[in-house]
Amino acid sequence: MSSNNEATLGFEDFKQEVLSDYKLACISREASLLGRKEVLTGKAKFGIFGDGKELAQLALAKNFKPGDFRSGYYRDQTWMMAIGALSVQAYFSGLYAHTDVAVEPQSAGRQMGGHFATRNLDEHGQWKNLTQQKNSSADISPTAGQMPRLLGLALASKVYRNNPALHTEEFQQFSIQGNEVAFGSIGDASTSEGPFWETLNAAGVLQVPMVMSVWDDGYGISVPRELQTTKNSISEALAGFQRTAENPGFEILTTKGWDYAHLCQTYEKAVNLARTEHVPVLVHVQEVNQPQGHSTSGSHERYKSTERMEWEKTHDCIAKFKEWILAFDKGPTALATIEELDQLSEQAKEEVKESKNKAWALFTEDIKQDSLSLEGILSGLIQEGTLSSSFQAELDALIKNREPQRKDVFSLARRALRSLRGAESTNKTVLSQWLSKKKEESHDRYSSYLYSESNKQIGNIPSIEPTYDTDAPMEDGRIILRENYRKLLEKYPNLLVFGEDAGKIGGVNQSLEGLQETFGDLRVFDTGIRECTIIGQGIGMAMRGLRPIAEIQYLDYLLYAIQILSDDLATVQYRTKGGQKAPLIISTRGHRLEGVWHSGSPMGMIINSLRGMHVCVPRNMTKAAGFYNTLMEADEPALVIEPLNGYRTKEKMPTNLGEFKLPLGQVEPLSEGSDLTLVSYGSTLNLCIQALPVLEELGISVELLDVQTLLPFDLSHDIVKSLQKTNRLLIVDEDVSAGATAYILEKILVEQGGYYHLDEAPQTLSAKDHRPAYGSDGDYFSKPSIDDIVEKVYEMMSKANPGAFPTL
Ligand SMILES: Cc1ncc(C[n+]2csc(CCOP(=O)(O)OP(=O)(O)O)c2C)c(N)n1
Repeated sequence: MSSNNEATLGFEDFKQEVLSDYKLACISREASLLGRKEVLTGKAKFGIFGDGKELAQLALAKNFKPGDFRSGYYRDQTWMMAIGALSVQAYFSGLYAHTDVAVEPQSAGRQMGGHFATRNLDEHGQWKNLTQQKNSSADISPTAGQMPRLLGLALASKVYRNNPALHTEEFQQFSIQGNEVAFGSIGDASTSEGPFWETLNAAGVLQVPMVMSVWDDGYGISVPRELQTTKNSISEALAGFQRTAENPGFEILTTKGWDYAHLCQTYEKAVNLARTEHVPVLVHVQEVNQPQGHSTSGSHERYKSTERMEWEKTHDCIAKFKEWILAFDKGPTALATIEELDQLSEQAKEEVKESKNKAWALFTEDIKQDSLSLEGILSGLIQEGTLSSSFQAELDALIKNREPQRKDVFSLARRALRSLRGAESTNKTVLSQWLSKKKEESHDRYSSYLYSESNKQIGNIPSIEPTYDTDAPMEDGRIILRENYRKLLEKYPNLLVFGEDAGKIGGVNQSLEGLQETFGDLRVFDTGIRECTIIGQGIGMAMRGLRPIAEIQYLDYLLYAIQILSDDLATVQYRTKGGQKAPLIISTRGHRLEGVWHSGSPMGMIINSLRGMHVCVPRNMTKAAGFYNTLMEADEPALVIEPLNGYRTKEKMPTNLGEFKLPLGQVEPLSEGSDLTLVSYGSTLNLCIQALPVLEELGISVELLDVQTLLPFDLSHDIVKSLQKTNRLLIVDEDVSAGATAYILEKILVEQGGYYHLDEAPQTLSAKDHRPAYGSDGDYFSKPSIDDIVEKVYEMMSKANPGAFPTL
């Protein structure tokens, strides 16, 4: 132990540090104990606490510097408190779900207690100086879900250290030459999850400054470690990862959760190594316990033996810490007497109680204000006789309620307004206006920041059309993409492109051909086959001011990453109420190639799981390039699905590569027509284009619309304008039935009111419900073909006018 070694610090400072650690351990423990009570007495809904993990986190926090990042989980309250990123009051405000970001800065009440985050953006959504604060990326609940992002947070330091182009003023707010460490934490049982292994392997390969702690308390809820981990020990299971003189890998350290001195020594060693040499380190903290059990959902007596329960008591880390302090030295260098320690623990209890009470008062005050303003309005209505006096009792109960919920206030107001149907009164108008205003506030409280609300949101990026020379050459789609990437890599020094086969060979479709040679393997690089952590790598780097474009080789393999996209990336802005962002762009390609696992188009699944991201489905590579160019100017995460059959298709080469920017959420009409509106996107859109002349020959006039992006969808409601002319609608895609077509139908018929303009039932044409079969015939019989499109349109016309279009 040297950071708090009396020789290094001087005895008095050393003593103060130890005693302040002791007090903070007591504060954190008391917060856990009171937190549980708050849940059990009904003041908060659910509780999961960090009791038993205090000492290890205090030791870790000593080495956590400004600029560093945490990616952890719900047990880390002591760590957050120790780095000054969480007050006890804010901790309780989180538990109560206080929706004011000034009071509950972690998630403004959106995440359950114990889910931590720092505010890394200012109120305008712009980056703060992250090197001057201690950072925590926002937690998520799925076990091991914090791991993929951790990889990117750590890799960012390596990128910043090794790329001199980033040692400029512009990037100083993100990194001081890569000196920052990314700290991860996980419970022993969650190491069973795939993302843990994928992340550790990648970190070992990449040699990034990561300090990964496993808090090993022997259980995952009730399931013991021997049913979770090979050899019943994560450090033993990972022994092959240990670096040697010849072979880089991990430094693996073990320590015990109750041994203060050894914990301090271990973390000092671990973090120095990671910071100076960029070596990943695993710290296996053994013999940790859980004094209150897993969470408020149940008691641990159900699955822990009496011996285990007894052991947990004798090995409680705070009790052990106390023993250590008392035994330190009995002479003039004694640290504290038992009375002094008890006094600290009493002070801790008092302080926590006070903070908890303040948090509760603020939480209830906020809702009380709403109750009182409603009381004013409803009393007026009751007095004038417009509102039944039976509402008085409910109103009284609301005002008296010492544990009010906002929904009770709303529900009463809405029931009152419903009961006033048909009545005329100024007070009724006041009530109605009050409710509208409160609904707006509720939108801000519970539904804002699904997407960026900064000046860099996609809607604010001015669009620029591609320009062409009169004799513009025709080039393969992949060349257009490649040359556009070249311009982007020149323009944005913080842009990185990576993925499987993306580096040396420039992508399986050659759209990055030669770019690694030009820009180096720090900017354009290969990764292992690990889709989930390719995304995590991107999320973490994007959270640290880099602009990653993560390549997923084929759309079919996005499924390996869909969990982390959905749970982590798509929720970053929302779950922090605009406190963090990760403007990661994901580039993939799909819809149509060969067979069961190279032709998927699971667009319904994607758009339904990725609200909070944008999803672009360009029909060609000029369109794709235009979307990348827009997204690079914006600060939002997005997925761009290039059409697989477009790499070798000729397109006109624009002159303003890297500059033209296409708007998202705008439909492009490709033909004018009066009989039927045909809506499609991506690869099937190109089939629709080919079907047009055939339909024309059959005497059918079709208006073909390319939706171009599914999220957002037709923001100016252009499709309904087309329906006003044609009164007929057919949607074509190659997802399964009721996949993306169901979403598109809802948008057009319900949101845009398109049903009103239809003369007959809207139709969809999608792929078969099975995965597509192999070969050209497999494709023809599994997916919509040009023949299918022509015949479907004809069938609709024939139904409407059998005379002109006799049955085929
Ligand atoms: C993907 C996923 N599966 C299951 C759960 C439910 N769950 C929450 S915590 C937990 C146990 C975690 O145990 P461990 O990793 O040892 O951490 P501890 O809670 O003991 O600190 C489980 C199964 C979850 N949150 N996410």
